[in-house]
Amino acid sequence: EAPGTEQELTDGFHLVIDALKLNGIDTVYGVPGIPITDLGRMAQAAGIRVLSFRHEQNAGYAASIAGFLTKKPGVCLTVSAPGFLNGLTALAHATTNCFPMILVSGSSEREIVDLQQGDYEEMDQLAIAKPLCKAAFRVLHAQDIGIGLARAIRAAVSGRPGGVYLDLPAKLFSQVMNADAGAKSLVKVIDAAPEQIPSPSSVKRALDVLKSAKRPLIILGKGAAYAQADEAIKTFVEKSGVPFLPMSMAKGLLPDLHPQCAGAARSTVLKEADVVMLIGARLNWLLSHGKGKTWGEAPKKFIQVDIEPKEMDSNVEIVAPVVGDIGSCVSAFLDAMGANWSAAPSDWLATVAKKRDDNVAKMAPKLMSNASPMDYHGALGALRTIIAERPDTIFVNEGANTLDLARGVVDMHKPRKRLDVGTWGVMGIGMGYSIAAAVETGLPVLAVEGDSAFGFSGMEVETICRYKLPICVVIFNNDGIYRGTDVNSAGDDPATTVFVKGSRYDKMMEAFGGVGVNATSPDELKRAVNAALDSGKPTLINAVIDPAAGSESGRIGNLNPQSILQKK
Ligand code: OXT
Ligand code: ADP
Ligand code: MG
Repeated sequence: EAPGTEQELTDGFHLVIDALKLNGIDTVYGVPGIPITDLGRMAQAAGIRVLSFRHEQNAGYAASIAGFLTKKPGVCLTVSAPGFLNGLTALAHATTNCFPMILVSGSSEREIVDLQQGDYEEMDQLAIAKPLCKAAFRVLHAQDIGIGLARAIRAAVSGRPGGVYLDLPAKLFSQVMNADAGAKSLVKVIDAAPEQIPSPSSVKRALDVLKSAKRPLIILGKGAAYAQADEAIKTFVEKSGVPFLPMSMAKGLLPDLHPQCAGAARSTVLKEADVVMLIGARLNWLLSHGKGKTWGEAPKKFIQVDIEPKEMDSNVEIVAPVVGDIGSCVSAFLDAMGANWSAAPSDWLATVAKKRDDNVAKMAPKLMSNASPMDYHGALGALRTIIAERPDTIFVNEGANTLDLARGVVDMHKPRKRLDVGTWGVMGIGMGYSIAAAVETGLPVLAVEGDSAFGFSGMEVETICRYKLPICVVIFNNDGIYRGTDVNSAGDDPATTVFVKGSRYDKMMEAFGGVGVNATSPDELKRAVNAALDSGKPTLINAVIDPAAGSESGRIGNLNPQSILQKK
């Protein structure tokens, strides 16, 4: 071929696609439009799975949880300004939750944007993304695409994982360059998240503190689930003999029914422990910042295992910080414990077990209720049995009562099977998480959603039907946010927390060819979920819940500010 003929040229579109493929990124979540429509088409033609959503926020949440499940950055692709902003919530969410994700967004012409001359979808996206992510990059020249993507991947997965923004202006895609030079400009990222070995002295210090404890506790967070060091963590916990408390998304890392699990004795272990080892969990609001009433009177010593050194002492003093990746840290603990490690004191274990068994026994009769309309416990009792029988099912969960009660009732049996609202308690993750969970793992998904929670991403049921994903959505329909019983005494408008009474969300699913079921009793619910999981057909079950059954804000009502002027 003569130099300069078409065969020897490549362009920005192809370089982006080749760079993704070279780095093993085989799935992209997004919404098409100017300037990235053709990028999506070409990526699909090149064998990348491109999942097209109805709203970028849901595509972004999908990418974020893909990152959590795979330890590879989940990629979300959006158009400029409004599409970018829709995706940005998810990028910030990924950063907050320590999930690796890359938001790739097309953007408008730099020259026009910077002079604020009113371009199509004009916005200085790079500047806006920066404070909400770990790193933000823009690529202006086709020959820099390889480096740009390599930097984005490294930033997303190394150290504490998080969200990265990659800005690709429209003009970049049509830039051409020599194909050989283009291929050479691509970078295959080697060892994107290198092992981070803890210092031997930090390991020894931590074990010395743990050994000195009379009432030790291990708290496992979603960082421990992310690390995929499941066997090492299990061996360490069992060898230590220490009771463990899983944070919400760490449930199942060791089974909830494990004899050392203190999930059902939460208050007791937080109050009474004298040494607490945090593994991939932060002392943020979900752990009452490590102080105050929740943690009781007795003095406590904290050991913290985390990849992020700046996390140490964020809320209280950490007497034994261990900085490294969790796999390496836990292996180092196991090596240093040797053969003669004596397990935690048995009287403490017995105290924890007693409290746990009491709480489990107290809850048991509530789970048997077959009342109609259902209350939360009756409905969840049915779902708990299903998950016990099908432990590989991925359980997605959002809402207030629907979230808090499901967390306690539905035992998890395997790692990374529970996905929920995370650090922000955000509503809207439901359908995006479900789609990515099904796509990335090939496993069936059961999404248990408050009726309000579902509304934030409900249009994606069309996406679920379009891609024929094995997702069963159960909506706990109590006619509103927290409860469906509020009234507005001041006028004709409905109260701010209630929805149309008796809504039939199952009809939405039927509109797109999925299976819709209206379930009014736990028995009906159980039958419908089992049928959905057996068939793998997209299914939506409208589970009718007593509108009076819930409580304000679920388990976190105490966080609502109180007016001293208004009587409740
Ligand atoms: O030890 P004690 O005795 O204390 O007992 C504990 C355990 O030991 C015990 N337990 C058990 N007992 C028996 N058996 C078993 N197996 C067992 N397991 C545990 O049970 C108790 C409780 O245990 P738990 O849950 O572990 O402990 P606790 O004390 O609750 O833990 C504290 C927390 C803080 C760690 C925990 O509560 C937690 O993780 N909470 C997360 C809460 C959260 O994130 N909530 C979501 C946000 S709420 C609100 O913001 C909502 N909004 C506003 C909004 C949001 N969020 N986002 C956006 C984008 N816009 C707006 C909205 C709109 S929620 C919401 C919608 C709500 O309406 P829906 O219709 O969707 O939902 P419904 O409420 O159902 O109507
Ligand atoms: P949870 O909400 O479950 O308590 P958090 O999101 O608060 O969990 O905490 C997760 C922690 O795990 C973060 O501080 C993060 O730096 C850390 N982390 C994430 N991945 C790893 C890893 N591979 N090794 C060590 N720490 C990690
Ligand atoms: Mg509700």
